[in-house]
Amino acid sequence: MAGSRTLTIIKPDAFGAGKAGLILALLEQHGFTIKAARVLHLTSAQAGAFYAVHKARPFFGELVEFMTSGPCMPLVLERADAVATLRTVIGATDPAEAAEGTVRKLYAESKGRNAIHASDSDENAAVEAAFFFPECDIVSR
Ligand code: FUP
Repeated sequence: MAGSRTLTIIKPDAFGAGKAGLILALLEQHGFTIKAARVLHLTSAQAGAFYAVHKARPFFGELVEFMTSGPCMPLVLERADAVATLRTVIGATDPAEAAEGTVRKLYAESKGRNAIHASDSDENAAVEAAFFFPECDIVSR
């Protein structure tokens, strides 16, 4: 059994600081395999659509501004129990509350500029993977 999939994004702060390789190495050490990857500079429309669930929140404008501040790196990852495992590996939303050794503890500056995104459910993982990748661009064998 190959496992399940999740969607992650190395955000513009971490990507711009040259931490993509270190973060990918950490994710691979935790047993994730990379099934799809790209680098892109999101438009405001794309960032707003990706985070549409947060549209009414006070931080939405800053979130879109941050996510469009430079290139980011979306990836589809696979391993057993991918969604829950990746949430543990990235750590709490606020790096001040993130556990030692997590991506956000290691590489995030603040709750707003927090280095990495990870899907929070299998359902959202499928929707978010489809946001960035056509199914034919996700390795399946
Ligand atoms: P997470 O699932 O850990 O990425 O966190 P959320 O889905 O709650 O939030 C999505 C993004 O909104 C966070 F990554 C950063 C931003 N955010 C803020 O800037 N301030 C907040 O108080 C909460 C979230």
